[in-house]
Amino acid sequence: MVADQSILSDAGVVIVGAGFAGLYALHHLRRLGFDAVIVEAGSDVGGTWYWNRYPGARVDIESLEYSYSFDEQLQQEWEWSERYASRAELLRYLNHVVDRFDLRRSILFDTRVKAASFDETADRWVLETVDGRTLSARACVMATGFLSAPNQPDFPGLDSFSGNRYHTAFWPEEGVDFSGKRVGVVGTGSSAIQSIPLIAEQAKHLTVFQRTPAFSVPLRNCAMPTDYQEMVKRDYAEWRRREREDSGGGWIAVNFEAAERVTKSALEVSPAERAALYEDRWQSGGLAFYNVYPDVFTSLEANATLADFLREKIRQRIDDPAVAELLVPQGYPALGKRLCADSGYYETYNRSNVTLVDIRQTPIEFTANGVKADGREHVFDSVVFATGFDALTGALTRIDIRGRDGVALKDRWRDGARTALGLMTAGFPNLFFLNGPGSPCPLFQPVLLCEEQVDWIGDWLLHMNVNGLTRIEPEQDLEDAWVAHCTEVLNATIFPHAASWYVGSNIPGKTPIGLAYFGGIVNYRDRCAAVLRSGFEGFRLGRNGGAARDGGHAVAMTGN
Ligand code: NA7
Repeated sequence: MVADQSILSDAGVVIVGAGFAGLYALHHLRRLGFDAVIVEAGSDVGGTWYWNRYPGARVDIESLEYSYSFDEQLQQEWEWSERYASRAELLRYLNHVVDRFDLRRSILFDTRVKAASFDETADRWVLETVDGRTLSARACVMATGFLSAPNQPDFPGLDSFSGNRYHTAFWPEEGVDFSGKRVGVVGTGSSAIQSIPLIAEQAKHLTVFQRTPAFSVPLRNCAMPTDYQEMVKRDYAEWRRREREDSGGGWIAVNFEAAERVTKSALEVSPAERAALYEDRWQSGGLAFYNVYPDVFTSLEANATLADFLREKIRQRIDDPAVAELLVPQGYPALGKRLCADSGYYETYNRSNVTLVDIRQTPIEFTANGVKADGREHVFDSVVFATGFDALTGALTRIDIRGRDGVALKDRWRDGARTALGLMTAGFPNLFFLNGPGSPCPLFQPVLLCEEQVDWIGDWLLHMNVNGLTRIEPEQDLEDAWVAHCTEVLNATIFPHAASWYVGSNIPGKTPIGLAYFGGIVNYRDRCAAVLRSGFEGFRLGRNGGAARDGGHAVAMTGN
């Protein structure tokens, strides 16, 4: 159903994107009394889950965790059918949320934003859509996703390839039948690892082109155990509190059953104790490995104990030792790239119709019939690009966003993403980011993070309204300090030792500067919460073009 076109007029707040973040923003800002609308490129809600229709697409964070926490009744009434929700179930859940909170009437679907510019005389954002319509709003909230701008590398000869091409993040709605086909897959990250076992079951022959082997662990998905769901629901608030209270640099509870936080060093315990913990996480499955000894995130030596454990587990799953050695990741720390969680990925290479081609040394080239690699031509009917995303910044810089003095966001961020607290950027008043660059989203549960961020933004906007303010913008100093802090924290971790989307190295020319905050959710929350308490220290507030530096009157905090 398409919303009433009349919402394309003037709004209090325009939200771009109807994924998890945008939908909560709409609900929350509306309940604060704002006239808010969503503009969405897709024909339905879901964001990343709407577009990523590849076979096997499924969240690898537990369903009970990867869901909204803002409404206890919603948490209680929704019954997850699997421990890790499939894309289809996530879309059912989001549609339920949309109907339950009457959100659909304020969402304009099939409307892609092409440009957004700040009108300095009116203190409003003016958005332009691809089909030539405009919308103006006091504030603009970019809920455009951090893994939503597909990365399609410009392989030599690509245009000459006459077969079918697919990207995992932009999959045909009607699905693809690979029966009897010769299929190539480029990439071995999470999307490839989820889709490869299913494509291999269908295809006549599947060839996987691997540049960097991933660390992957069994997901151990299953029908949701009733007693597990009941246990969490009996005290959901306490489970959520634990999720939010993580003080380490690592991921949060990830797998409620592995939620007890480990505080020791990997190097202070005996090898037997270490092996027992790693084995426990292995049996638990999925991303439980984000809750191990915290120094695996900060010490290469501590990390090596985990990497060795995982390498051995990978070897055990592959019949041919030569293929196993190609699949075992070397030369970068475990968790340095986002951990993958699979359902039969490594075992797929034990099938007779699957070939792995190592392209570490020689990049691939396309021909009319297929791919040249490994000294020969591989002929394909179809090639699947599972080549990831221009993460964190891509969805923002692909829109022509212009702030004060017509400055383009993509120019301003050419040498790195510059934000204050991952929420705003200097020179772009009233523009907010959810799960964006400079935020802790790569290492925190993104649904909970967007809830917190929306609550802060709501409080700030409320403060502006109460005080008759029309403009909010971070000072340059605050932004500089945040970018420097992100860099300092990043350099104290193992993450710069791996080439990944966390640090932008999957996109030629991209820099890690300001991309993400690896300092942990608690530190992040403290700093964001301090903005209101301090009377907006580090922000410039104004009304209708004029300055109004005093922070106005305090308003009550809202939200969780
Ligand atoms: P990822 O994890 O970024 O994986 C992309 C894969 O594509 C990875 O194996 C890359 O190899 C490969 N790739 C990218 N560009 C090239 C080129 N030019 N040549 C060969 N191979 C290439 O993206 P996903 O979609 O799988 O997952 C993204 C996130 O979604 C994931 O982390 C979860 O959070 C959910 P590389 O490692 O760069 O050598």
